[in-house]
Amino acid sequence: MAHRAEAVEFQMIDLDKVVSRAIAEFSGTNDANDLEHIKARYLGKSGVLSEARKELAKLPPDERRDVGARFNQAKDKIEAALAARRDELAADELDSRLGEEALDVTLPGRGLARGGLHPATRTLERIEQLFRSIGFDVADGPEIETDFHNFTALNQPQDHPARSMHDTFYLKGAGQNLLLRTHTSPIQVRYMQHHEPPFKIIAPGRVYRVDSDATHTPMFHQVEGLWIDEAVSLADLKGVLTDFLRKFFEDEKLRTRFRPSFFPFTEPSAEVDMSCVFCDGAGCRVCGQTGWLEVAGSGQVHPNVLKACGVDHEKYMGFAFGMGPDRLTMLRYGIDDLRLFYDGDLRFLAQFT
Ligand code: 2NL
Repeated sequence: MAHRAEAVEFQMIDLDKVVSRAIAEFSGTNDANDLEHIKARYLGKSGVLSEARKELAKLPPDERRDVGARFNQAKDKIEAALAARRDELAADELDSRLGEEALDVTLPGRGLARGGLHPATRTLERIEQLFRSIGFDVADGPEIETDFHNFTALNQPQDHPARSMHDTFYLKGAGQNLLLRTHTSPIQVRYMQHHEPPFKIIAPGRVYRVDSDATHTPMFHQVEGLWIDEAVSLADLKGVLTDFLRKFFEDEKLRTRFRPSFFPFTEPSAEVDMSCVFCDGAGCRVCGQTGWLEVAGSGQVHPNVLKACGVDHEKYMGFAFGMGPDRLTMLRYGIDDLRLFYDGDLRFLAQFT
């Protein structure tokens, strides 16, 4: 009797419904975390099944075994559905990650950017080519020079202002007055020491001076030229330089003028001006309304220089000139700040390749 009374109180939940609800909720989520929360609601310690199972105690033992078995079957079905759904979600997750991380092997490669020569190098090569075409050799020499080759041999005595520490980079502790050459003249000094005239050479290269603003950098380039023979005149000098400038700027009507000047290594000396390439001599902002641009210094080689370099100054004479190819590059391309050449910014430099 007692059994019957207890059996009446027992509220059997519909296990099939619970199972199908759990399966429906599992399929209803695409989120692995969510799935575990749903699982807890059905199979957890205080989940639907556990709570209902507590009611089993109210059943007589023989019924309890039966109903207990049905609980276990329900639990197994829910667990199987859960495992299947876990696998599905993991597979989906893998699929989408593979999709996102996919490597498109048909994309073009990054490639190597094409390099190019620096505008200063291009100008030097152009100058060398033009002078070679009229019979000049291209000479070279060290950038670290002796006091003798850079100053003394060029008729610049010990107390010359250009020797000042303010203008020249001296090498510390070098002992024998080593410095960074301030012009490429020492190349020509060395050439004269080792060659018998006649010769025609240019000496391009880097030079160094203590100087830095919009139109001066501590390192810049110079091209000097030297023509030594038994009879070389200032008319030859004018012809060579005018011809060079016309070819360099691709303007056959370009004019030059020579103004008296002074350099310790030449006598007489002259500044070389050319008609302004921007206004053709009419006057503009670049030439300061004069119609002329100063592009080189020049003169007849001083006998003291020939002597110091071991050239027979009774037999030979010649002319020399010096110019700044960086300034020629600026004029040729219309650039107004020299520092752009040395900042290394490819957006600027790539325009010249
Ligand atoms: C200038 C001035 C000049 C020279 C450079 C020279 C070299 C030797 C002998 C004699 Cl070995 N002269 N060089 C001569 C006159 C002017 O350059 O304003 N350069 C930018």
